Amino acid sequence: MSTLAPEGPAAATIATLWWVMLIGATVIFLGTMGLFVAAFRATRYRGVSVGIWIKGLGIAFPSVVLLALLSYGLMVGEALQALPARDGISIEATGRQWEWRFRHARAGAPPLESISVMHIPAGRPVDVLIRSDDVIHSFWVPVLAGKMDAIPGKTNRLRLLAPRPGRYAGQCAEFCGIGHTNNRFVVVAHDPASWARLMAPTP
Ligand SMILES: [Cu+2]
Repeated sequence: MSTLAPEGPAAATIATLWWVMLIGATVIFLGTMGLFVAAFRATRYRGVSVGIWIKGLGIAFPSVVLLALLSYGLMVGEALQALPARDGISIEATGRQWEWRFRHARAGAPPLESISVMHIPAGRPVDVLIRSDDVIHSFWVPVLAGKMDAIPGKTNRLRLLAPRPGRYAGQCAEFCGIGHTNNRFVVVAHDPASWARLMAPTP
């Protein structure tokens, strides 16, 4: 379930954001520690005016860093919605205390319903329509995409893609009561033949 071992494009974008922030924060931390040490050897810095520290490092530096982070965050948010392009597959995911129910629409057959197991085709983008029957939950499959809240009376959409067939662990990511810890599910990504069998009308 590690977000640092991403499988899908959405999770990979989020993992890159995480690394950029970790490396950026480390550089700033080391710079701050450097100044901390320099403060004890202040005799060497007598010529620097106080205004440079306040305006430069107190106002300009954080403004530039925060603006850069905000712009990057907005770009990542857009990228998560845009990638990959829509393919027409929507699956309903409804959270409740304490299980996730999934509804997969099928052409010419009643929808396939399941509890705690969501089926998707591998290599194709899927829109998950996320709802809640009671309190706020959050749909999260760490290696495939970011979190999306399930809010009563509202439908939220999360686009994800599993590049290859396999099983991906999911977990409710919003505290929803005593059973929250065990409010887990599995996403099964099928190869084309297996997906076609699953979507075929039952004889
Ligand atoms: Cu929960």
